Amino acid sequence: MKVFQHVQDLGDLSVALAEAQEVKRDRYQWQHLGRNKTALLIFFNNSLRTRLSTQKAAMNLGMNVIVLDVNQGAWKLETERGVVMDGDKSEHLLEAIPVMASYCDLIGVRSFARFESREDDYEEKILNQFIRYSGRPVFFMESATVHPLQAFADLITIKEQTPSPLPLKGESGHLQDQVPSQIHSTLPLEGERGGGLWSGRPIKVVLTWAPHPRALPQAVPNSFAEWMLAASQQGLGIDFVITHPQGYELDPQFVQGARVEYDQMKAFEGADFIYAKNWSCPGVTRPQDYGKVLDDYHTMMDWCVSARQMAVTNDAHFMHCLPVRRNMIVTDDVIEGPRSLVIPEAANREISAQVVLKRMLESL
Ligand code: AN0
Ligand code: CP
Repeated sequence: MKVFQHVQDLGDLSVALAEAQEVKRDRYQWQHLGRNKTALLIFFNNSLRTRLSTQKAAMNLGMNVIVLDVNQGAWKLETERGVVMDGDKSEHLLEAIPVMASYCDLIGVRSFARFESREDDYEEKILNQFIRYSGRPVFFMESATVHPLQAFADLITIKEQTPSPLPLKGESGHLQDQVPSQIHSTLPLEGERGGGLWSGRPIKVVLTWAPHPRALPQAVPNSFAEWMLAASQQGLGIDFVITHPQGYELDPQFVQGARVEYDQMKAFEGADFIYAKNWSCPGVTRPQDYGKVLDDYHTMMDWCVSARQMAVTNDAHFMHCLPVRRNMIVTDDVIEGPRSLVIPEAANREISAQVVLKRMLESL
């Protein structure tokens, strides 16, 4: 694998999920693969999980790791070609990329949407320069439009929490009764049975917008939608629904074929998994508002996920990629409740990163 950006880069998802299961069984069995190989992790933005889990995954594979926080100690980088560099930027990305690449074998980059130009963000102007000028495999650690390591970890988490066959509504015996979610991340995935990964009825997964005081990128919901739709198309038995206020329509390249329900309560009915996330205006139906928070969040607090919405679900699990603002996105009781998966989800970031790095090492 030379680039990890989209779900297609991973190929067959049931194969990737089986590989994740194998990583979880013994994450240190490929130490020879990373011997004398170096991963460079470049951060233009803050991170807790991505930084730690990707570093841990690389170490599991026997790699050396260099982490660079561009904004803390490196020269400030110009990213536009043709500018007279008489401002505060001392170095150009076009020199910095090949220099950084000369010290490593794999490159991971985090560079969020800047919201200055929708075209630049959605063309992945920064990450594409890394792909073009580094000569190294590049994996996306949240770019302007995608966060694939997160979406893969989310899929692994959903798979782990889905018993096979799934109990139908009204039947007793949720998986939760058998395996507490807080320890589940340390357990192997369910074995495959029958033709698909899940037998019985499709599981209902709902992506819901939730309020936030600041403008956030669309990378997490874009990737989550892309991965859920691919899983559904590959016959993994997922019924995917998106709910958000008018104006927050996601880019068709990620949500083509998804069901959108503007009534949040209706969308939550019978759901098995609730995936909450805020995002700013994607500029699809309101191009002039790209990257903006459309309404004062005080008027949108109904969208904060609470016991009221969770009550109409099929005792759904709650998911969020973290970091999360409590009592904006989700109430304390829901995130702390027995159906919350936020910790196992974060733990699975190590697993998703390890599958990706392993595949890149194998194709060096
Ligand atoms: C980022 C975002 O919404 O994309 C990172 C999430 C993983 N969140 C914040 O900036 C708070
Ligand atoms: N979920 C996630 O990517 O978290 P960080 O921003 O802390 O890396």
